[in-house]
Formats: sequence, structure tokens, C-alpha cells
Amino acid sequence: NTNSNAISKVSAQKETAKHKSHRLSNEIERIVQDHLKYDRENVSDLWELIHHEGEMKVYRREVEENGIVVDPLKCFHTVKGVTGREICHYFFDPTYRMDWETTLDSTKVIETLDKDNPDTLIFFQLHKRVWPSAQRDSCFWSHIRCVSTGEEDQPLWIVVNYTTDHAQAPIKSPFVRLVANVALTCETQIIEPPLNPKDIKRENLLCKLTYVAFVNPGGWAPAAALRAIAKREYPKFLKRFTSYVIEQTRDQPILF
Ligand code: 14H
Repeated sequence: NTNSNAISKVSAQKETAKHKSHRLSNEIERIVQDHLKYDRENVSDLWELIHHEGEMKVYRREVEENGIVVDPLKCFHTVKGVTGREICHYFFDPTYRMDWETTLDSTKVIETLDKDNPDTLIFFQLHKRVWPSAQRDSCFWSHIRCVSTGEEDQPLWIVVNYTTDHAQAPIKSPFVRLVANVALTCETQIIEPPLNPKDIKRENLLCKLTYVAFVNPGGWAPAAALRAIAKREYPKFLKRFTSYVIEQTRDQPILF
């Protein structure tokens, strides 16, 4: 099917690592490298822990720009029984988006940058009016990548969602455009590794997940309401999304 075809294309890229450049290549490279450098760093005391539940920790910094709330958000989570590649795959692939997203009215892919290597898609999304002000939409590139670390280690997988302009997604009132820079980074650990790697079972897998979000609401919205929504919705997203991936992969062969 189309989907497994897309998966194998992204993994093929992992082996060959030669891909065509396109109009967004430089920007993607810069933004991905920034996330790889900083996201997994522990939080300083400037960050407030707003939610702690089991392995999940959600932090934020209260920041305003010209009276608009743009609080950076950072989450750490550990998920059992799945790989980083699996988590990133379900986060990136539009096939599953509406299964786990609860804050969207719609999602649409408006461009695939390189059809031979579909690791970058441009999305147009309409957000539910959870906002106590005008309804928001978003247009962003979404990029998935596998990053090799040391020989012994499992590779890192990362997905970055970053706001972009697109002729097929003009800003139309009454909608207000969200501006975002979001990254999900995953590292797989093998616990009590069996002697033969072929014997690795799901119970041997642990995935360290980092989710970082810089979201600007794009226009005024009441600060207190926005912060209450963020505090409720980010943990809810992390729980629902990770449970979804566990559920989807339970009886599937492990995708390293
Ligand atoms: O990351 C999430 N979803 C993806 C896939 O749909 C899209 C997201 C994004 C958001 C906005 C613009 C572009 C891209 O990366 C999961 C998001 C869960 C968010 C729930 C919380 C919403 C409350 C936000 C409050 C912001 C305060 C400034």
C-alpha cells in the first residue's frame, strides 16, 4: 500500500543518504540541527513543571511578546514497547493524524517536496475553536529524519513541524494563522538486550521522547485562558498519542 511504500522510502533514505535539494532544504537543515542540539538538554530552573504523571513531565516558561502569550513548552516522556522510529512514523504520517489529534477540524497535505523521498510534507490544518478567540489555522512543513549516533547506539528519529507560507494556503479571515516550531525527538533503548539482536521483543524496548513546542497564536488571545488550555491539552496529547502508538504496534513486527 501507499503508506508502507512511504515508510520504506524514508528508510531507504537512511541507507543511501543522498537526496535531492529543494527550496526548503536549507531552512529544514538549520531548524533540525537546532532541535538536535538543544531539545534533549535538561530544563534550567527558568522552566516550571506544569504536569507530572508517571514518566511524563511537561515544562513551560511563561513568555509574552507584545502582550501575546508565546510560552515555550518542553516535555519528556518514556514509552515502553515501541521504537523511536515507530513513534515518529505515527506522528508524521497523515494517515493516522485524525485518529489521535483531538484539537483539529481537518488536516490536508498540500505538497510533497520530493516525491522520490517523501520525508517532507506541507500541511494545511484547521484547528478546533478551543481558542477563546478567532479560529486558528496553520500551514507548516513537516520533516521526518533518522540521525545516526554512535555505532553501538540506536539512531535518533526526529519530526519537525515549522510554519511556512504556501500559495495553496492563503490567510483568509476570519481565520488567524498559528506560527509554530515544534519537534518530536525519540531515542530507542534496548533493556536487558538478548544475546541475539533477533530475539529483541517489545518488552525490551524503551523510547525516550522529547517534545518541544514554540507556538505563537498569531494574534491576541486571552492569556489566562490560553495557558489553561495549554496546561490541559499538551499532557492529554502526549498520553493519547503515545497510547495510540502502543496500540497500533502491539502485534506488529518491531520497526527499528
Ligand atoms: O504537535 C501536535 N500536532 C501536530 C500535528 O497535528 C501539529 C502541531 C502544530 C501546531 C500548530 C501549528 C503547526 C503545527 O505540531 C500536537 C499538538 C497538541 C497541541 C495541543 C495544545 C494546544 C494549545 C496551544 C496553546 C498555545 C499557547 C501559545
